[in-house]
Amino acid sequence: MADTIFGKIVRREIPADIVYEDDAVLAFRDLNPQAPVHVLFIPKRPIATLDAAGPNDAALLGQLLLAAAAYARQQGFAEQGYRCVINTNRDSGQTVYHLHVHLLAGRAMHWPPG
Ligand code: D5M
Repeated sequence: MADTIFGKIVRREIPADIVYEDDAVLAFRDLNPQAPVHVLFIPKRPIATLDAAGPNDAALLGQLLLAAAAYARQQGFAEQGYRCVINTNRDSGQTVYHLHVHLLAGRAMHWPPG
């Protein structure tokens, strides 16, 4: 897949406000936050979209979601609640084609999302 700005963040070629890292996952604050807490969880090994993921990515996707959940719990957002979003392809509004989980917290969310 094509390199993206998130690949540059993984390789530390551009700065980011990194809040969590493990062997396979990196998490950093969104530049354009949509909630008081807005963190992006990305796999270090790039996958362009959720649609492009396959069976070989199952463990990585699980690790990604569990990392977001653990961060939310550890930061104290879990009881109040939070939202995880994976925008996928054009109509969802996906702009960066390196799969990422948006973790949004710190305010009441609306449903349905816009
Ligand atoms: O979300 C892509 C998100 O990525 C969007 O909320 C802005 C954010 N973004 C873009 N560039 C950066 C950098 N350099 N640091 C932090 N956050 C960034 P999507 O689901 O693709 O619309």
